[in-house]
Amino acid sequence: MRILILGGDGYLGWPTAMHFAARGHEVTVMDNYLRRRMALEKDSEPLVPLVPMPERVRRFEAETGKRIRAVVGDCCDHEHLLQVVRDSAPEVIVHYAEQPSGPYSMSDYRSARLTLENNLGATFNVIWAVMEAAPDCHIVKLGTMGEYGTPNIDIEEGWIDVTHKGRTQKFLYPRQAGSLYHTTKVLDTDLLWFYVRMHGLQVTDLMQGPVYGLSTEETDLHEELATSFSYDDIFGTVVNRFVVQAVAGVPLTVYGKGGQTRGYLHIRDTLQCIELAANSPPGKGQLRILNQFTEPFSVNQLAERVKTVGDRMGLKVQVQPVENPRKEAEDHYYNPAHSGLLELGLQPHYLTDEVMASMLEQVLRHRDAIDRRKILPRVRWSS
Ligand code: USQ
Repeated sequence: MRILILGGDGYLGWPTAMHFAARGHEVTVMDNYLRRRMALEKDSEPLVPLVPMPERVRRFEAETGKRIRAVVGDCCDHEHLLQVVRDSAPEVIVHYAEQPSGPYSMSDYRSARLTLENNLGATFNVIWAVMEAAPDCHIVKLGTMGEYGTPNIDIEEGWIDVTHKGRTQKFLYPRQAGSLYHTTKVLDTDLLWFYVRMHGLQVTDLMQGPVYGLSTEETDLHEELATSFSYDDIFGTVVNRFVVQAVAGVPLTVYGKGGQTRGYLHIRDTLQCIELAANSPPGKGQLRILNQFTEPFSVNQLAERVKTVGDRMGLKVQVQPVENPRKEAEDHYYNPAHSGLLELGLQPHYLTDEVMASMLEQVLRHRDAIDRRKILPRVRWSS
């Protein structure tokens, strides 16, 4: 397949690009380094310093003999994106090109505005570039489980039948996001659904839960192929943060009561899910929504697991609940469906003690690089 990966320099974008290229697909990545710039601006650099994109691509070719074409560019620049789509003639576009952090989107006016403009602007331009230059292309878009929030009823995969006064219709499942970032993903879904209805696009919108892990088949080939592994309060997801905290000897920062439950997945399963979605397009005029996670955990359960495995490794892990900087339910019902990707063939990698131990071991190798000042929450949802 010819695949264009937007946001191909990020935590998930770069491993996705290598994954497809290693399997013989023709891969182009486009990225404007926004994520690297935001990390600098917020003092949130990843654990392992990243080499520039051209060097990553060269190293990948040296290790595998496979090429990745890299373009530096902003998806909010319509002309440039259109040109890249014309040049690469993609059969699949994987769209990761968004500001991905809830805390960043809640930190101040500028960051909120950037999140809104970047995320909506990029999605809008992707839709238009496809309509103008690649109308048969399948858009695989990264949404988030956070679009649904934590409702007191079961969460379905994207859609729900509503019966009202004796009549029934299928609608997008109600959405109630918990940060501005998550809200931009809700708006993305609405935009995509509008253009699917009006112009017959084919779209898979993947409602992904928080991802953990720093190792994929290709990142393990060479240290210069490492992905950006964040552990700070703004860009780090909770499992990755807890692993780093355990290694640094910082008590695990459970926010509030710790009953917050989400559906998690290993980074290797993100790659599998994207590949499964790409291999089975939904057909023109379809918006397919799949819930992308493998197992639910509460924050307390995660802390307990990190502690159990960390203690076994002699780390003496402590857990210290801190005041919750976010506005979210800390004790709630959570029962989301997630059969779609399993039906497509997903073989989950679960968060076993072995997986946890191997993450701890990998982070231990970079123990000296951990900056403890980046760990405690700096952003509050309300002042
Ligand atoms: N949490 C803690 N302690 C911490 C960090 C987080 O208790 O030190 C809690 C949060 O309050 C939240 C849960 O852990 O209840 C998950 O937080 P997170 O930071 O791992 O995830 P979130 O902010 O929701 O965002 C992440 C990614 C985002 C993706 C989303 C999937 O940054 O790009 O869309 O996970 S989901 O959470 O399902 O919406």
